[in-house]
Amino acid sequence: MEVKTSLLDNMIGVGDMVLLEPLSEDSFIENLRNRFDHNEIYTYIGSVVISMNPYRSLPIFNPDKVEEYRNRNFYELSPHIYALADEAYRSLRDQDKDQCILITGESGAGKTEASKLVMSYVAAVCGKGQEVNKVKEQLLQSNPVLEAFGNAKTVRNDNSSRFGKYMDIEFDFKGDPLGGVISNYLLEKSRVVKQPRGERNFHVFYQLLSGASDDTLKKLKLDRDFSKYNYLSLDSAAVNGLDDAANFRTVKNAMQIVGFMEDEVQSVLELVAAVLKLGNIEFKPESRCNGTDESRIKDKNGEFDLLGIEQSVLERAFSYRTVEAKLEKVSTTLNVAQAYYARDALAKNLYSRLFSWLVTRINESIKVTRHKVMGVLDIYGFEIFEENSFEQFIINYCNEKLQQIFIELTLREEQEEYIREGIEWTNIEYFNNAIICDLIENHQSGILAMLDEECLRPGTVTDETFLDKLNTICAEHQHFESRLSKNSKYITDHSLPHTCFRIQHYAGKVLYRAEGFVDKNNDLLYRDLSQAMYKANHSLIKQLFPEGNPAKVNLKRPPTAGFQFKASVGTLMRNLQTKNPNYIRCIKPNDKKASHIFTDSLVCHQVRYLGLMENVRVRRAGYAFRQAYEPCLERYKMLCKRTWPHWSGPLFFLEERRRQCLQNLATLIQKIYRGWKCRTHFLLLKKSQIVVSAWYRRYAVRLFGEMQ
Ligand code: AOV
Ligand code: MG
Repeated sequence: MEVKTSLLDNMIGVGDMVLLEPLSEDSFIENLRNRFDHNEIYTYIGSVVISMNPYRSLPIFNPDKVEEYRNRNFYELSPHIYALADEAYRSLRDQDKDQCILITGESGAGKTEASKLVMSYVAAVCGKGQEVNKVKEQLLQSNPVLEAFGNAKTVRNDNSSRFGKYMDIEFDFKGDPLGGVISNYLLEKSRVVKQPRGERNFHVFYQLLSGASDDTLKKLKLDRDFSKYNYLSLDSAAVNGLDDAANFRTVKNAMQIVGFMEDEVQSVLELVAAVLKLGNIEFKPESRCNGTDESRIKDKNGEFDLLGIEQSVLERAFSYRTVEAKLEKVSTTLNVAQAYYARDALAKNLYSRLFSWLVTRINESIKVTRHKVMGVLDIYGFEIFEENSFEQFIINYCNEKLQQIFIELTLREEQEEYIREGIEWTNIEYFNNAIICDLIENHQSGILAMLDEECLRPGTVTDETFLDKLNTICAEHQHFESRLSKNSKYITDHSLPHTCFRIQHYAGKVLYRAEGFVDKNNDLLYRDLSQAMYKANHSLIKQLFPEGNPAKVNLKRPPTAGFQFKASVGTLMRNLQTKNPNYIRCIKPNDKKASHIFTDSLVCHQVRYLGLMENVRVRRAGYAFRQAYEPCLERYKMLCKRTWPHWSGPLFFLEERRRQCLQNLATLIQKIYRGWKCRTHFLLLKKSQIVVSAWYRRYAVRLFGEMQ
């Protein structure tokens, strides 16, 4: 029997790596390149979608394409992110299986764009009607708002996400969207006060200054000129292809659609302005009679009008620090350096709390009680900069965890399942990054635990004492480990610069500078500052600093940044594991943010660390599509009389018939498959399920519809 599928017709290269012959790393890369050169940016590995960043707009994302992919089987058309979105949406709607879309890849690989494509596809194909459309608009418009406040230009990506985002879209039983919930993960707030060379602060600052009307700027007492603001780096203020002014209008419009009141938008802009102005406050020393220097604000020309805080209150907060113990309060003066530190800490806190408030506020608009859920995860991608600090450490840790999920579900569990089912199986080796996750998060000897221990230890704690501790413990660990497996990921050698440590991550070696780790992990804001903020005559600021309320002085230490991050990532991972995963693996074709350039070595590196070759091998050798007997019978019993029993008679009779029908169904499927000259065993009947190899499944799709 000859079976034609459009997948095999008119295809550039091979659309599914599972079908690639012969399979080798070279042929894999060559296939990607060939397809990329012909604008085919998507390629499958079974149900996993590989997405190459084209760095230019392609005519493959439009309503016609949406219609083309709508309600079609996954393998029917050429590979597309829409096919994955459609498959996920249909299983959610028709089979009531909660879904999650896991998008991974390094910085600039195209994750955020992919997440938006998935969301817009789902929005286009699900329900219609006024209410539903409003919900869809709100969900989609949350993107520009969060990107304005949470994305920035980095050397790797002009629109780099500086926070992690997980969004649950919630649907009713018909598959119409009801709303959603967004969770955000640790914003890189250090960017507010300082940006590496060639990078910018968060988009919103530039958008506000470029896009707001003269009147608005006047009200906010702002100057249009970026160079007037210390917190805005000068060398890279304008970004090619980025229209800050137009984006400002988009963001304001989006805020309105999401449901922000006019006065809320105004408050938000006031806070953004306040951060800019904070950066312009300067200090000078004033000698005191006891010979010490105390900081004073240099130029008091009303920088603080907008915050609604009395000048004297703020000035005091920048000059003194009060340490409260159980019974007494001790006040010490701040010198100029400490005052600058306090100023920056305040700016970072103000901004990151504003960001979290925005997420909470958006959630208020879109939140509903859950029914069916599709989660879309878009985090900051793995990154290596010249200088890597606590933020990169956290970002890269998050990427390790996501890689771990992929490994667990597609490589480890899949292979274990074959063995459980009694299928003959030759093990496929892969690198398991669990060891790196452990190095970072082990609750006793992990780097985060050691950092916390150091932060909480009484006595003088510095980044050096932390590094010493790390070196001692990790070196011991390493020694112990090297006897066992020679597989340590904490690398110490003589080339290591002073105050640095190095980790061999799954995606590459990263050199971290320990400077700032203790401080960023502590993430403390002097109480005097929170209390000054709480006194502001501005309801949003007051709301953002609840701990400044003198009636609620809490002497307990807040959890560290690292601790909170680890806990929230842990919750996220557990949440993802309860859903049916769909993977998009994004690949960056070159380091120049350029279209039409495909750098083999760069792509090869990503293919390796993403574990894609192992992924294809498992898929090829395996039985990617399986179904337990019962639902399979339910789904296909109408095929013929022998598989469609009349359920009557005593119970044992019924059971017997069911078994008989199943057997008939299995034989039938086998017969049909055999007609197509099998290369290997493609269909097996095992303990609890019917399994079909990926290779043959696509032929079956035409006859059986989806196997899942
Ligand atoms: P990322 O999310 O993976 O990086 P983005 O999704 O922001 O990367 O993509 C980076 C840039 O690549 C975008 O701003 C677009 O210019 C371009 N791009 C990506 N995907 C497409 C596409 N499908 N079509 C056209 N252009 C695209 V980071 O957030 O840095 O990890 O932290
Ligand atoms: Mg992104």
